Amino acid sequence: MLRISEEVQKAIEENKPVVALESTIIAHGMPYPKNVETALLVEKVIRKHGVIPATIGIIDGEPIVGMSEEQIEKFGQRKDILKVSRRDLPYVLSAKKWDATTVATTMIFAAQAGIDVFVTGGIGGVHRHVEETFDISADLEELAKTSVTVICAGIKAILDLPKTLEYLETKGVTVIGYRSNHLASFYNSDSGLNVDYQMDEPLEIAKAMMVKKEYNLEGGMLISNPIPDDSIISKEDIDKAIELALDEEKKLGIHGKESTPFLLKKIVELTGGKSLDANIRLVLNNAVLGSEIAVQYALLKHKNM
Ligand code: PSU
Ligand code: MN
Repeated sequence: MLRISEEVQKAIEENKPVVALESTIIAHGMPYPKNVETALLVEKVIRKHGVIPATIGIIDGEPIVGMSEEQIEKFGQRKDILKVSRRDLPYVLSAKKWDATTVATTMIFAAQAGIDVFVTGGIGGVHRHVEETFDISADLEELAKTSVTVICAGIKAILDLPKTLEYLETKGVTVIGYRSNHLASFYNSDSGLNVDYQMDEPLEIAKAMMVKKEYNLEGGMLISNPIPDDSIISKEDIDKAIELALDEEKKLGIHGKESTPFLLKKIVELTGGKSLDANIRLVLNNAVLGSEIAVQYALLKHKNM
């Protein structure tokens, strides 16, 4: 059912560390050519840590686990690539479309392939004004049921952070702050909100993953990895951009699956590209941590065999 690349398949069979990567960030999260450059650089960083990257996307209705450089390039350039979450799968798989996988759908195929760790920038969450829109990302539901550890730079401030944390709690998703007891907020390292637990070493996180597996506790874990200090955008600057972007979204009547890509694009414009640089930096930072966790988890698996 999945087209897993030879390299990724071999690594999974040999219990070598593999890290999954999403394709919505390529097709809808960043402009060309920065999107492709970043995707390839992230893979390179992961490889440098002795880990195999597996970028996931759908081509002609076939889920690909471990996209080639050429395929990543096409995802970065083509304008007809759909953003696909769980509810879209029956349609796009049967209609044989080209689709970018979100956090939710990347988790689904990573889990099916046997990949335990997934690195991204930011996840979807509970949107601001949810009481009017009812907009809650399917990413949160997926975290509730699919057993993949997701490394992100916290929850982006375009969302309602306190409500997103509450929702994750209701759904039984463990949220861990890496070397911080506060939730990161993407462009900032500290949202002011507490996380459930702080862990300071990749091995600690790998141990938590192992215990979760041994006790058959289904669902994902979320690791909030703060953006490095030198790339933080001041709260003042980013809040201004977010307010303007949200205003414009409302005026244009944009909602549903278009919302997140629209806001990301608008914020890049409003910050003169600063938010894009920060986004690239934090994804690379997450790739390092995700690789370290994957290495430790693979070692624990070997010990248990
Ligand atoms: N946040 C980002 N960059 C992204 C996304 C979120 O900082 O590219 C993408 C991810 O693929 C995520 C999706 O899964 O947006 C969430 O969309 P929605 O809110 O429509 O579920
Ligand atoms: Mn939504």
